[in-house]
Amino acid sequence: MAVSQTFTMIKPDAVRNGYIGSILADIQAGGFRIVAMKFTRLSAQKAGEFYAVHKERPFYGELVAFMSSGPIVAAILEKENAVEDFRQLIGATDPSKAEPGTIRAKYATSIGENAVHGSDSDENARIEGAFHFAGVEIHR
Ligand code: 3AN
Repeated sequence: MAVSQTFTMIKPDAVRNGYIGSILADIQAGGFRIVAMKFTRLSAQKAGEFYAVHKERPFYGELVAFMSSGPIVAAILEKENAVEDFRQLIGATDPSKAEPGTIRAKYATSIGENAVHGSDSDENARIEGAFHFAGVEIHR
């Protein structure tokens, strides 16, 4: 299977709760190579742009406020079958439904504050990676 990329964010809840190191360790133990990474903070405007596909959803305002409420770690990860394997590693959107041992089962508190983001397709992985990183910040 071909090597591909996915995009992730360690969200403000997990940063606040002190889980950056544990989550990065789980990501690396899962066989993902970090090819770009930054510790940053999204403005409300940037968070709104990132989640524009959810604009019509009832939780959009809450999501934008939460994602701009504190720093995040953004990263591009590389692995064979990266998008699908990463979604397995993080578990279901609702942490109460996430498989035991997954990142969301271990570190998330609620469906809104669910510790990590993972791209849902190769195309979105490319779009989301390019949203956060310039070419010179990606080290393959
Ligand atoms: P995933 O992050 O698993 O791909 P999506 O794309 O359905 O899930 O939702 C994007 C983000 O929106 C989630 N990570 C979560 O933070 C938030 N979200 C999704 N559903 C809800 C909900 N019912 N209430 C509050 N926030 C939600």
